[in-house]
Amino acid sequence: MTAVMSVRRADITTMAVDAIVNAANESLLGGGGVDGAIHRAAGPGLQDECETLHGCATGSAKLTGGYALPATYVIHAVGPVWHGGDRGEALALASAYEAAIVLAQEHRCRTVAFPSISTGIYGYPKAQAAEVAVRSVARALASAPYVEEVTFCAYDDEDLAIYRGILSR
Ligand code: AR6
Repeated sequence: MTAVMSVRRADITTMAVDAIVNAANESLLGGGGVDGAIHRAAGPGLQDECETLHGCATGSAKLTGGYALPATYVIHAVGPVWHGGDRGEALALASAYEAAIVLAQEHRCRTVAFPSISTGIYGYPKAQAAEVAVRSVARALASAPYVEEVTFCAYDDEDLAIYRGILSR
């Protein structure tokens, strides 16, 4: 079965999917942006579990429970900081998305939601990041038969329009 990719404008902390993806940092000890929102909504159990994980390299991902969130799991993926595009940012971003799909498959997640990793505090240009996101998720889904539905969660109208444009091609 071919997985479906779509975009929805939402606060990812409200999404009742098997796994939401967090745009985390290498410490996995929380931060601002979507990371802060996820930790606030999940409650302190999430932070306690994250402290047992000993961080996560850029381009990788680690999975925890969802605690008070409607999602069963949180997949903490670490995207790159944008330095202008010639420091391997696209490869690192693709790797973070692919690592998240690998974990979703391993944990039998049928439904997964992604924020636009690296495009807030880390400064990755939104349109370029969305191209990488859709391409890398599509590639990873070819080896993740359990994952049926991937939702790209747009937090603003700009991201909604960007993802709609890419997904309608
Ligand atoms: N739901 C969905 N998307 C959101 C939400 C939300 N509740 N809140 C923000 N976004 P960012 P990064 C969007 O800055 O650039 C943290 O401190 C936001 O509009 O959260 O990967 C981490 O700990 C943007 O499009 O993550 C790291 O230190 C996207 O989520 C650092 O920020 C990502 O923005 C990671 O920076």
